[in-house]
Amino acid sequence: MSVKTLNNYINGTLCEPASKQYLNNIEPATGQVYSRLANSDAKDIDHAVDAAETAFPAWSTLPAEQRSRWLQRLADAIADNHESLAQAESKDTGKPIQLARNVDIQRAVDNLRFFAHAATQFSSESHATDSRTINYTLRQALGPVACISPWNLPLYLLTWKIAPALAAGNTVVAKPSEITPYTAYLLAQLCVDIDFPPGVLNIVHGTGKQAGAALTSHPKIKAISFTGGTQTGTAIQQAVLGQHKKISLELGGKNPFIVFAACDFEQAVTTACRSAFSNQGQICLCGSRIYVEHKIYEEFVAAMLAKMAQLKIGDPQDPTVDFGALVSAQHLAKVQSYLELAKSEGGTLLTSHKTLNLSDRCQHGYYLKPTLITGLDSRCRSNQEEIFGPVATVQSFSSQSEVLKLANDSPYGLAASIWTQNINQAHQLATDIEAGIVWVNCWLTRDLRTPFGGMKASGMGREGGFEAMRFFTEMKNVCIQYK
Ligand code: TXE
Repeated sequence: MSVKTLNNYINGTLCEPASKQYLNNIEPATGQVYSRLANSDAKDIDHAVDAAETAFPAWSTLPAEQRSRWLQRLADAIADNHESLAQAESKDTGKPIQLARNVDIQRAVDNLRFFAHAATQFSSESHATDSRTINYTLRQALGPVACISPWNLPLYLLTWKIAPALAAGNTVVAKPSEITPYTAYLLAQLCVDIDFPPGVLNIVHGTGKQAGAALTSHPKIKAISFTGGTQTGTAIQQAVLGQHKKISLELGGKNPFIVFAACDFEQAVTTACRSAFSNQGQICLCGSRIYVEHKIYEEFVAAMLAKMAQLKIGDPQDPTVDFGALVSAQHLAKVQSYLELAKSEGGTLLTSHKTLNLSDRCQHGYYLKPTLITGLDSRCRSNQEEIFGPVATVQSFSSQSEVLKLANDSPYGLAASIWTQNINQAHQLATDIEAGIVWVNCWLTRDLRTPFGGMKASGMGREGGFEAMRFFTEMKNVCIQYK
């Protein structure tokens, strides 16, 4: 099997890294190296930022209608290559091909189309102060901006950042995760194919410590949009302290999934299972702390285990598989270490799969059975730290006030899902819960216009809709007095 080379995309051209050094890229389903990616450094970042700076005046002054058309063209190119991109995403991440098709690649198309429309809909405010004074507020593009994305939803989250940045008139240097660079490379190829304006979008591969750090601290970078781990987000904040850049951080979560006895039981169980184990539990929005009202606790755990038994684990290429491999050997080891920790903290591990029964091709892949943990105290590390794998804890509660306290007893505040037929209870909890996103009787139902992001250790700022357009622009108020 030939090993593919994933080069950078700078100033409209695919190019080698300055150092000519590459990193291995592994297929999680098999544990085999299948491609190598540019191991870029500060020289490549300089090159990309220069290209973005040069392209900025023309791109930022292009009529919004034309910027919109470019984003639509890119969306069309992704849509035309939907299947090959889905195959690539599944291979690179270990996620089931069905998920890559229906969620990842579809959402990449939707992101670009959504912000193509936003480019032509974005507006700003004016204030008529008195009869002879008017204020109006300009929202102007910033310049070259950095978009740094993680490995769990690679093309989906990359496009979620670059689309509003470009729509608002900025030029972009993107740094995809070094663990899953493949679809970003294919996107660069599509940019070349459609003659996307050179320098407007640049994609530089490499490690966070080398390429990522050089990008965020680059003096010409005006804003940083980052999704990834909380520790990395904090490190970026500290690294650019005093540089006066705009920063948006979408970080980890440890999201409560709260189930009252008065709920649609079947729907709640099905969704709890989906919420805990979709993408092998590697979504920042996954419900990883499940709280069930004591009256239905035993029944709920049994029903969840029965649902988990229906999950087909195996080769992500198999279209009937629901649950694939974890993203890397290191990440698998991290998640496994949390299972050991949970045991040492007094937890009981429950799973519906006795063996994994993997095909020969997958013998060396990074698989782990979906697992529920019961019997843990809410203060223990397993309940406080983000595990980011197919592992959820389950606890019982007796009252609304108790579950609110438990739900908020976390350093994180990204998302919450509440299951109840009592509308007052739903509104009361939605108001009091510390989370940027609250779903009632649903999970992961998304409207791209709504603000997306978390509070506390889950981040800073919001993505989505016009919030993203506002983040990627600088406000300037103009006050005019006339006679
Ligand atoms: O992410 P990192 P990792 C959580 C999850 C996971 C943990 C660590 O708990 O176990 O984070 O994952 C780039 N300057 N999430 O280590 O390192 C990096 O190259 C600039 C939650 O894989 O945060 C990549 O492109 N950039 C999450 C991106 O940051 C740096 C999704 C994210 O990598 C950098 C993924 C630096 N100093 C993990 N260091 C979510 N919120 O969805 C790294 N990067």
